[in-house]
Amino acid sequence: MELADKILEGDVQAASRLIRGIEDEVPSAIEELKSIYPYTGRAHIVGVTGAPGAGKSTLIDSLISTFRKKKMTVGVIAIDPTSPFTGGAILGDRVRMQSYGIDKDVFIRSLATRGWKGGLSKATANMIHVMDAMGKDIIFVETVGSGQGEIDISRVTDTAIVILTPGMGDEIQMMKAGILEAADIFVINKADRDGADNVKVELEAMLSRRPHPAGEWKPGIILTEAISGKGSEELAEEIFRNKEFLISSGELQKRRREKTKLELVNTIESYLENYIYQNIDKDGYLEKLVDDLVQRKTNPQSAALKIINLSIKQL
Ligand SMILES: Nc1nc2c(ncn2[C@@H]2O[C@H](COP(=O)(O)OP(=O)(O)O)[C@@H](O)[C@H]2O)c(=O)[nH]1
Ligand SMILES: [Mg+2]
Repeated sequence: MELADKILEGDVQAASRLIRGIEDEVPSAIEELKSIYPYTGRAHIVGVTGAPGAGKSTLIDSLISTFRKKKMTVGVIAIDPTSPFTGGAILGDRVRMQSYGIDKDVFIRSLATRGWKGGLSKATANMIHVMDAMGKDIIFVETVGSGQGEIDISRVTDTAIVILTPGMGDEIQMMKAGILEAADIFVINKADRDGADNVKVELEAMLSRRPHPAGEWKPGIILTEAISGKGSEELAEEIFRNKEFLISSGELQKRRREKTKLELVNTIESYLENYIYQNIDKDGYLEKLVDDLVQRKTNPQSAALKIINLSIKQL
């Protein structure tokens, strides 16, 4: 368990090694992952969602500076929406955030989307666990808006930030209600451009149409200029305010319980899926069932239950 011990001390190389091992599903890495789990659950996880080009990476970059000034340690997970086929990371993100490469209290990693929802949220959750065990106080997860096939950010984060930009007035109306409802904090970035106030007015109007029961969180709207860092301090304060609210209202515990449940179900699914491909498929049994299905000798429901029963006996 040497690797795990190093990770608990915040060792960047050990953490990188474990992350690679988890991605490649190396058995020893899975053991290390198990052994760090008791030391997780301490970091505050902040999701940053928005359209490509909204300024998510730039904003996180300026938040890193803000939180480092407060002597807090920071983790960043950038989920790459643009290169699903190469398995590579956005070069821009690497370059832009690289200035923190020498600061051992900032740990940044990219995660390529592999096009499979469950796989992505599992990989994200595991990467969060590693950074959490390293002792990072706050972990940012950057993703594009929850369109089809992308993970629902509120399922892996404590505080969800949605970034809008000037000129989005009409789009707000058309945005999926789910995105707006999941937001704990709205950011209107590129406030140096015309139209930021219009977006704010639109957003306020939309929020005021929503019922606000007493004692519930009312999402704040923060204007930022990520390139200059303007608004970053105010946003950091809003994140703290949300965190305090989540704790005092009991909402944090509730959300984390939900996340834990989801992670358990995801893990069950991935164990089953792995087992099916590695064992049942190898034996030719899967193909045999497919033959039966093609010939309509059985149906997907009965065939699936057959495989599940078989897997459970072996797992
Ligand atoms: N004018 C202006 N440009 C910005 C601001 N924030 C980010 N940008 C620019 O917007 C572009 C996209 O930013 P990026 O952070 O990569 O967006 P992401 O795709 O959401 O991560 C870059 O060229 C940034 O320099 C801002 O506050 N004002
Ligand atoms: Mg980005």
